[in-house]
Amino acid sequence: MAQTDTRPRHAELGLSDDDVLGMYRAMLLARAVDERMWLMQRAGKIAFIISGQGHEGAQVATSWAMRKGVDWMAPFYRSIASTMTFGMSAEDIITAHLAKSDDVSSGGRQMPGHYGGAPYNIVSLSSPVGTQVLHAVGIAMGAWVRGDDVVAMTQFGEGTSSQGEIHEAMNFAGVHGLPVIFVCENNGYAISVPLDRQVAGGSVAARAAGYGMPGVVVDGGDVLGCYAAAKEAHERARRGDGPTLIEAQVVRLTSHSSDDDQRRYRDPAEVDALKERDPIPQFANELRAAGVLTDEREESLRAEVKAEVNDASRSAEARPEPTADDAHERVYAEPIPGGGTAVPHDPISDGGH
Ligand SMILES: Cc1ncc(C[n+]2csc(CCOP(=O)(O)OP(=O)(O)O)c2C)c(N)n1
Ligand SMILES: [Mg+2]
Repeated sequence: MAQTDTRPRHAELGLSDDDVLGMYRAMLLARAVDERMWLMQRAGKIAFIISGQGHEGAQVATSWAMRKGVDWMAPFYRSIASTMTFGMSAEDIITAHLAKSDDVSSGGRQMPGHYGGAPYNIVSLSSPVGTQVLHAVGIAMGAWVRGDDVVAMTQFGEGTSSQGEIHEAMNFAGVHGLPVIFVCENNGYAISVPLDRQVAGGSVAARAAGYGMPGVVVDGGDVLGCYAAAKEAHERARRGDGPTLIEAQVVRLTSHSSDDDQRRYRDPAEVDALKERDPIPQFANELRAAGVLTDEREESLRAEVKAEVNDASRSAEARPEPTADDAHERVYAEPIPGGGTAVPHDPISDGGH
């Protein structure tokens, strides 16, 4: 008779109790940073916030399968939990949102939510949705040309999956068998536009077949399921077997951003029901059932996270503001004496570009 594996699910996946508690802590921390930034936005300290609440399970789990300092990430604007799992600290995230001069993402130049960090192998994103997906494919292509053992991961929404860049990126990655993991975080809405107005056929994962790669659907509330899919995709990429598309079905617990109100375009009952699919209590329940998470542990993790966010926001707020002299840094190779533009530009004689 075949022996039944009685180990908890995480152990079967090669994760220790400390690993899964670390994943849970990372989710709590990302949520707490996110919530703190909403308060800072409402207090007028942050211009804009675009939240990752509801996406934390898929983000922590898929990023957990990547190697810090080796692999690369091309995130999107909801990637708070992913970028933190990849190495960004709570203070890095808050500093970027406050647009302080020493912000690791851009020195305070990018919009809030435009995560990046050279020390962490995270490339900064552009505001047009989907451009980062091409960047990830380029990184993977570069690694392949150099013979480096590098996997690139990128994240994007289901609305974005209808952009032309996604087709180009996935087709190119499929043709060349590149080591890329495409993670589509499907939260059912592109701002106020529901899935059926964005995705013909209703499935993002099904499109993978057209690009010659596996398309895997995972429940974003099932953290270990997301990890298993990412781990397999990572192994596949490293074996030279090419890219994978993971469609993580997540919930957007907040409005699209601090600039809209989802009660205007979603049924209140639908908004209320979202809480049932919040990945944080779902993972907590699983860890409790596995005997890993206790009341005491939960309490101490939450206290640690609260202290970390308090320290991070205090230190981030104390960082220096950019000055007028900083304006040309990271824009031109040489500082511009007197602060003029580098090359006087005459739109007519230059051909009007
Ligand atoms: C090319 C382009 N078109 C439109 C926008 C405006 N915009 C910003 S986010 C967004 C919704 C994207 O939805 P989805 O891809 O599902 O991601 P989600 O925000 O739901 O996570 C849109 C339309 C943009 N930034 N870039
Ligand atoms: Mg969406």
